[in-house]
Amino acid sequence: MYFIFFGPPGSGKGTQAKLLSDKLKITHLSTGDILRAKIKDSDKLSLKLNSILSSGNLVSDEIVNETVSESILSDKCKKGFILDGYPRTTSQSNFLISLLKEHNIKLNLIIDFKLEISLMEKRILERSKIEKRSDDNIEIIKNRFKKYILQTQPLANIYKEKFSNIFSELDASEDIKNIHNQIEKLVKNAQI
Ligand code: B4P
Repeated sequence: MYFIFFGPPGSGKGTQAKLLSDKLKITHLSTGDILRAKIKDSDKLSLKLNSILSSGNLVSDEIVNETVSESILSDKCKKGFILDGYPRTTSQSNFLISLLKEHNIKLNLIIDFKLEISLMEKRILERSKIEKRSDDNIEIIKNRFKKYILQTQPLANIYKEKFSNIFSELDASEDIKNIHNQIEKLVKNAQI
């Protein structure tokens, strides 16, 4: 079972990927989580990553591609994965498509979470009260959203054409349970 979740920051793709990965016992690969975990290493790379994430900019394709390919090819992804927050750029997408081809991995389902900016800001500001992430403040949220519109949304549109038979869009403004139910239906109908 190989899934990709696209969506702007705060659209809930991480929340849903976690719920689904627990249910299906497949790996939830969130590049955001992986990069935040790397920051805790307190080495040279972690300082660099910290400053990029705190500004809402994207980490270099080279670092992200290497991290993701390591995970995809590891034992933990043998049963499948949900890619959450990857690919985010054309270069990441090209890298991923050739990696999957090389290892004969066939995607089963791609979901694009749709959410307007006002709801996205509201959710992230709520989260900031609990998680205290350095990128969860209003100025940085606007930058993250801009990056998404410029770099990632066009990519999702390409996937929509290229993988039209396995691509679905979701209204991410619904509540968590409702969205989870919709995703379960999509998984049931996917050719796995
Ligand atoms: P991410 O970690 O991917 O961004 P996110 O804000 O966590 O988005 P997500 O959509 O997962 O939101 P969540 O479910 O938590 O990226 C962070 C940074 O990492 C990027 O800015 C970048 O610097 C770097 N990065 C990551 N991937 C990269 C890549 N491939 N290349 C380069 N750089 C990369 O939901 C948000 C909140 O809403 C939560 O509090 C949740 O409880 C709530 N919520 C969720 N669903 C809800 C619902 N239906 N109703 C109400 N609330 C809901």
